[in-house]
Amino acid sequence: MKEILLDTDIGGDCDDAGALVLLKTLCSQGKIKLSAVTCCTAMEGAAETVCAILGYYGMRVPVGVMEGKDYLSDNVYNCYAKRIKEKFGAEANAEESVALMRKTLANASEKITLIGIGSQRNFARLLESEADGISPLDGRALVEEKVSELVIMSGMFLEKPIYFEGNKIVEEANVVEDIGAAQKVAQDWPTPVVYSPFELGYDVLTGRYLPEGSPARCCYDFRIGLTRSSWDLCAAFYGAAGCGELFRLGEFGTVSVDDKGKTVFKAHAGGRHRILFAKISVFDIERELEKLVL
Ligand SMILES: [Ca+2]
Repeated sequence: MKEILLDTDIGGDCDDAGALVLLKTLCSQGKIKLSAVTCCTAMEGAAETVCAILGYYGMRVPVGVMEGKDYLSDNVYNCYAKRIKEKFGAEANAEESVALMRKTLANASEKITLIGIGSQRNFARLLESEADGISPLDGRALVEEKVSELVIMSGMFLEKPIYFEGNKIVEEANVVEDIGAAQKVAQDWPTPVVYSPFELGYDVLTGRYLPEGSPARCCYDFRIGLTRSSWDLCAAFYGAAGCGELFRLGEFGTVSVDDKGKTVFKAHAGGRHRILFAKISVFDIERELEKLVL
């Protein structure tokens, strides 16, 4: 069974909550094992939100939190995590995220797929981590030995910008939130990496069938209303279930990230990076994803 670790900035936008429910459904169908969920922000209530969503469905997994209080933690960015924590009162017995990543990898009997749906700060820190009591391997060696693939919602690869909610999208938010980390992952991550870009999920709208009153439903309600773009759900689906009939992978090459956060892909033999594309229409992707967001 495919083993997954999810790294999320849950609490900002609400598609993270949808992606978590999607993975929960694939777990309950016996298709994957969700080994851990790590948070890549210091947002109040992030870990509790993960626990509330999974707990609603009777699931419990180890949860990681980012140390410190600063990163993406202010009230502008925290759109619903604090409110979910207060409303549902879920308790999170959380560990530090990179330590939990190291522990999950060290304990895995087979290679794991890592799915990232926030900035890449935790992945960059994992690469830089040193041998410790958890594993005699440093981060890079641990990744080489235990990670099959890294799948990240990251980047914007169209030549012309997209206009979305009145903003011109040239650089993608998960990259901009830690450009150095995105550059480190693009340059140094030793396994295959799949980039699920902004342009793939923004016009796929999901979340309409989440159970009324459930924590995940409340994440959507507090953030925006009925449905939301599916950036994180596309990445989560591919990471857990592969392309299926929904997606296709582009050719191998290399992604580079400039100092403003703009991402460029260059195809070449021997590259480790690929970009995820739609194989069917937006409406068909929407319908297929919605079957898993219940
Ligand atoms: Ca996210």
